[in-house]
Amino acid sequence: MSFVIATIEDSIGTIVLNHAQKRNALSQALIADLLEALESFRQQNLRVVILCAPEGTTVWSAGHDVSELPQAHRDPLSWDDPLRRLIREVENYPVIAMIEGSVWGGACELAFACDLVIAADDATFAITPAKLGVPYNLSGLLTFMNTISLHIVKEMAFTASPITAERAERLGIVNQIVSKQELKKHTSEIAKQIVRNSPLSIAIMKEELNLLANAYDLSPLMFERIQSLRRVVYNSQDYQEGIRAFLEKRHPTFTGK
Ligand code: LCV
Ligand code: LCV
Repeated sequence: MSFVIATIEDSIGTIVLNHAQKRNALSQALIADLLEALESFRQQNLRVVILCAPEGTTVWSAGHDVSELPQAHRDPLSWDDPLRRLIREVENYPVIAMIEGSVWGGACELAFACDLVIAADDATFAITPAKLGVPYNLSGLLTFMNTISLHIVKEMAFTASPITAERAERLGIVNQIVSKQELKKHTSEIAKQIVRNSPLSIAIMKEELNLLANAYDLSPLMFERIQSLRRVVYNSQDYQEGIRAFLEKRHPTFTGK
C-alpha cells in the first residue's frame, strides 16, 4: 500500500499524502513513496508538482515520525535521515505546497522548502523541536531562515506554538491564503501559469535562487563546534524524555540535563 497518491494532469504532477491513520507523519515508508513519485515525475519531465493532503483533512502532516527517531545517543536529523533526503530532493523541482489543516515540525520545513505555499484559511504551522528536546539541524534551520524573519523563527521555534495561515501570509511565509473550497482550483491555476512559462528559464532561476539562499560560509572550526553542541543535546536526558513523553502520550518534564 502506498502512503502517497501520485497523479498527472496537463503536465502537472500531484502528490497526495495518504496516511491519515498516522496523520501523514513523515515516516521512512511514506518518504520512500514520495521520493519514488517525485523521481517518476522527473523522468516524465513534469514542469511543476503540487504536494497536498486529501481534501478536507485536519492534519496536513504531523511531521517526522517520532517513533522512528533514535531514542538516544544518535543524531536524530543526520544527513541520511529520510526527512533530510526529502528536503534536498524537493529543492530540485518547482513544487507548490497546497496546505489545509495543521502542519507540524519537519512537515513545516517540508512545506517551506517548496517554492510556493498556498494555504487554506484554516491552516496552521508549528515548529516543534523544542517540544521534543530535538537539536534541529543547521540546514533545516536555514530552510526556516530563508522563509521567515529571524524574530519569527525564534518565536515559532522557542514556543513550539502553531501560527495561523492568516498571520503566516501577513509575514510573507505563505504566498496566498484562500478558502478551503477555492484551494484546489486556485492552486491548479497557479500551476498552469507556471507550466505556460519557459521551463528552462524557471529551472535555472530556481537553481540560482537555491544556491544564493544557501550561500553561507561556515568554517570547519564552527562546524565542529556546532556538532559538539548538538551532540550534548541528543545525548541529554531531556532528549530521551522528550521522545519518551511523546510515545507515552504525556507532557515532557525537561530538567536542562
Ligand atoms: C509518529 C504520530 C505523529 C508523529 N510521529 O491524532 O521538528 S522536530 O524536531 O520536532 C521533528 C523531530 C518532528 O517533526 O517531530 C514531530 C513533530 N510533530 C508534532 O509535534 C505533532 C505530533 N502530533 C500531534 O500533535 C497530533 O497527532 C496531531 C495534533 C497532529 C493530531 O491529533 P489527533 O488527535 O487528530 P492523534 O494524536 O491521536 O494521532 C493519531 C495517531 O498518529 C500518531 C499518534 O501517535 C496516533 O497513533 P495511535 O493511534 O497509534 O496512538 N502520530 C501523530 N503524530 N509525528 N506518530
Ligand atoms: C521591445 C517593446 C517592448 C520590449 N522590448 O503596447 O525580465 S526579462 O528577463 O524578461 C528581460 C529580458 C525583460 O525585461 O524582457 C522584457 C519583458 N517585458 C515584457 O514582457 C513586456 C512586453 N510588452 C508588453 O507586454 C506590452 O508592450 C505592454 C503591456 C508593456 C504595453 O502594451 P501596449 O499594447 O500598450 P504594444 O505592445 O503595442 O507596444 C508598443 C510598441 O513597443 C514595443 C512593441 O513591440 C510595440 O512596437 P511596434 O509598435 O513596433 O509593434 N515594445 C513593447 N515592449 N520589452 N519592444
